[in-house]
Amino acid sequence: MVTRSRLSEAGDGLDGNGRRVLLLSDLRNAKRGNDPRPPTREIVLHLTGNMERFMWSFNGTKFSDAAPILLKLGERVRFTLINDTMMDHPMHLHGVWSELENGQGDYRPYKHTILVKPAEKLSFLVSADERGRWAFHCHLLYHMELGMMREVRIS
Ligand SMILES: [Cu+2]
Repeated sequence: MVTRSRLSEAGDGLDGNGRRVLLLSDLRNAKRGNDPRPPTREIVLHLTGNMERFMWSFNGTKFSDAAPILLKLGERVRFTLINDTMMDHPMHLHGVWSELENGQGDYRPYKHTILVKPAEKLSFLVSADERGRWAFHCHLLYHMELGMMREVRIS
């Protein structure tokens, strides 16, 4: 019911067990990001599903019923993901980097896939610098196949 940042948490079963675990908040780029521009808009996506019926989606709409997410070539945008489910979802955006906003300022880590924990809200920046029709999907492929996927179209 309540979402929060969990980038400083190791995740279920890994917190407080006496071992040091690499956290998403620990990651720091060796150099500044390539694109210093702030985002001009935010795209908010809820990660949604029904575990009993085993349906998975963004914003309650599965891939086959959803319109693509449209980005203009060269645009700088923020994606905000809010995990409304009780499962982890490793989210993979093809074609462009996902710069995780993890508190490291201009030294954001550039990632392909970002794990979103249950009840977590996080954001990442994208420079839409590669034209194309790109898949954005949960990397648990059985979630993707059941609908947790969107086309991101950069044109
Ligand atoms: Cu998933």
